[in-house]
Amino acid sequence: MTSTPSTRKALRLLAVVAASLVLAACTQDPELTTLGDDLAGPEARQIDNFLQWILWICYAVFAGVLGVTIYAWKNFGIDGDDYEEDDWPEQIHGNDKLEYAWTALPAILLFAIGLFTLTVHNSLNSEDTNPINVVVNGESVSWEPQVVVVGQQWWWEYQYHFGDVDVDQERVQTLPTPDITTATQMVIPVGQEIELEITSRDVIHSHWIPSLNGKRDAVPGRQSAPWKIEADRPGVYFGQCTEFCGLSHSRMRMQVVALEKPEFDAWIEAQMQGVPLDADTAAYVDALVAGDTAAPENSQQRAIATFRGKCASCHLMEGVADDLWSEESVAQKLVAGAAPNLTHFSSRTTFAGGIRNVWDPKTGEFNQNDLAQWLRDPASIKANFTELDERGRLRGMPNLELTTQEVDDLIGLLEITGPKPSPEVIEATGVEAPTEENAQGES
Ligand code: HEC
Ligand SMILES: [Cu+2]
Repeated sequence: MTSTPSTRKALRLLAVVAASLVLAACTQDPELTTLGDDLAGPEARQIDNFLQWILWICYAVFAGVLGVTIYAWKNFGIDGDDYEEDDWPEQIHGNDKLEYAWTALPAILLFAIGLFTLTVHNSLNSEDTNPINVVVNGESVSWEPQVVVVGQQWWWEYQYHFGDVDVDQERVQTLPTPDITTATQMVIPVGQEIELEITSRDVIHSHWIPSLNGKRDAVPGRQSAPWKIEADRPGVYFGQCTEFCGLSHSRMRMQVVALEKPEFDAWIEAQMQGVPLDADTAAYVDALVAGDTAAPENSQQRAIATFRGKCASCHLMEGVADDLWSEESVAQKLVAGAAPNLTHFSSRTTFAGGIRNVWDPKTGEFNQNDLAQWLRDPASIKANFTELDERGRLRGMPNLELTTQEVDDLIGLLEITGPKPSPEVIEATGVEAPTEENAQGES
């Protein structure tokens, strides 16, 4: 083969394509990857193995096609523009053997891939989690480890039901009140298969924690077929909604926090309590619940009064405003009919759909700045609709025109909701501080 300008051009193009493919794989520390050594659970590894296997078939097909092309080019190619009719190789038409071969070979390959796909899919869908013992309110109960995952515009809710509840029911709305409700962060024990029941309260979302398992759609009015995750080492595993679900779809992220069993047990115990208030403040709350008009004596009490007046119709905070919250009150205000449960807000490490830190990963301090910005102007952190739907309901957190004092008081209250997560979890979850450009507009 002589090196003509057109071959050199083709080779140069090939080099550019190859280099960009290699460089594209060089992202440091990719948080969302289905490939490679960082996978942390058997389900994810199963998908990875399967994918590698298909990739090798693709490489073989690619090499074969390229080989035949190069062979034809070298043996039958004609260089240059001015050639005679006689230069053409002999023209043939029809070849039974060849046609049978190129019909049968892809059919066999596709059939094999299809068969393996079904097998892997079937095993990912199997319903065979083992019950574990957890301590709930001082009593050891056997828990079929299931978490109900509810997507909504634009955050994920995770519900834990320890009683004898059939969570495979059709609609999340008919489930009893969960024992534990969290937002954006699912906490699980390591080395344990957890079954996820994935659904939605508004539009279709898709739940994806790539280092633990593949995607599963969250469809309103429907509970997903069983979907499992298991983490075989402690750590934080990131995820993202992967079904376009409206304005702030890209800000609908989540994490799985996998803890050793004793730490998981401690987490459950803490989550089962209300907000830890001192005796005076608890008495103040009791007075408000009873309908007395007690005057707040300090910042925390003022925060409680504000919370009860401005937040409690959407957010549940146990021990502070349970009496004012109801599913009906939220349904009147929000399209999805749910807002994050704030009872243990500061026991989590990210908020607003996982795009801001609750605790500063560098200093370990409560992230007052971002929270203040959120309370003053939520849309500046996460775009949301300013228009109400036809029934006057919102999507997302409204701007409540809070005063500086109200914001300061509320931050103080939110900080004590805890318990504060471990420094390792805070560091591992730390999301990058947004810059001017990505704080707004982009979605
Ligand atoms: C109309 C209902 C509504 C009211 C009233 C409301 N919120 Fe929210 N709030 C929401 C919704 C919805 C979200 C979730 C927004 C998102 O992540 O997209 C939210 C999110 C939050 C979060 C972040 C929670 C998390 O884990 O991501 C905090 C903190 C919060 N609200 C505090 C407050 C406080 C304090 C008040 C009262 C001053 C208040 N909210 C009033 C609907 C409401
Ligand atoms: Cu979504």
